[in-house]
Amino acid sequence: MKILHTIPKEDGFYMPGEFEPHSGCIMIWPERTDSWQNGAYAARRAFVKIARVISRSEKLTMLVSHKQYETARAMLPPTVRLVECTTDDAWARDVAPTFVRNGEGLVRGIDWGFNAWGGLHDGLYFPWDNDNHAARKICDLLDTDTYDCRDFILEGGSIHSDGQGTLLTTEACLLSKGRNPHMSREEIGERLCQCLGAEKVLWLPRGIYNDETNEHVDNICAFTAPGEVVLAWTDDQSDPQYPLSRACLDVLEQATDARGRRLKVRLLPIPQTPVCMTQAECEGLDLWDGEPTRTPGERLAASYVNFYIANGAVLVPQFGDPMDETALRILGECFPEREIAGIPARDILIGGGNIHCITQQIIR
Ligand code: KQY
Repeated sequence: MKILHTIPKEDGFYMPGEFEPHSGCIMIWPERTDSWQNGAYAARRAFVKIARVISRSEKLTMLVSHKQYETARAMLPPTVRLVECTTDDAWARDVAPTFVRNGEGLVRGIDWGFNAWGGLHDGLYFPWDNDNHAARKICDLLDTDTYDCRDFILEGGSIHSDGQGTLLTTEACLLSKGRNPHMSREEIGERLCQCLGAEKVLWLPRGIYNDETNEHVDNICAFTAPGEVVLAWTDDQSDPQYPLSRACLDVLEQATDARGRRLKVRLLPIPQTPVCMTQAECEGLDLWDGEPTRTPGERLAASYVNFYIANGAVLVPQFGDPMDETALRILGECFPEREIAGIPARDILIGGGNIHCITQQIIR
């Protein structure tokens, strides 16, 4: 594996859309007890369900600590490749490499800087050095040459690509003080285009209410095809999500993509009833630095947009809400060729993210 110091775009590399063919997927086995309630047992069962569905249509590699290897091996199907790797938590989207490819189908990884969603400014845990080293180790495992972009703080959940020159991100996250405060919006946009082989960044102002990642784009908006997106939405103007989604819709309705197309925007409802932490769930989480990581009644950043597009299926979070069915139906219209698999996701959401946040596609 070579570490590269050149610029992906200049080398002819770009980030494909997630809906394009994958050669595999990376996940990380959940373990830390301040993220995952009750010793992470329920989260592990949810991760296993996801791994089973994904591994039906793409090779799944699960990273796991030495302590959890035997448990994970016993719980996961034999088709899942299990690899011991030290990480700080289980957010593969954010700590694994972003894979880019060139016109000849050569694939390389990008190793971004990772500081746990904001470092000492407003990051979510400390230390994060094991997570920061994960991308390079994964590239080594896959024998994939790696671009060294560690000077730029970025998580995979904060970007989407349509594979045709257009990127999506949020201002709330990428312009946050805990990431690259020395860079302007223009400089950040240019760096994204240089690294991801793109021409244009669509900057959405906000993400999902109370999203502790500073509002990652992968929870509010996603490409379902070039020129087509889904946006998390509520019609309830008294809901704190309304002005955030409205501001994003205003941008999307005015936007053209890198190819000059107007976007087709489908609205994906958020759950009808806000998903909030219970007392019992809070008591199931270990304290962090002597402080609770969650409080009873806290609204979690529940969104159906946090789905994962596998080769043969789209895995969609489910919250036991009347809108679960609506989300499955709308996504079924977006992906008529794929199985639409609803996955009960509350136990993942308690950790602070959802199905997209715990998966990272390896592109073909
Ligand atoms: O990408 C994500 N949504 C990860 C959130 C991390 C939360 C840590 N508790």
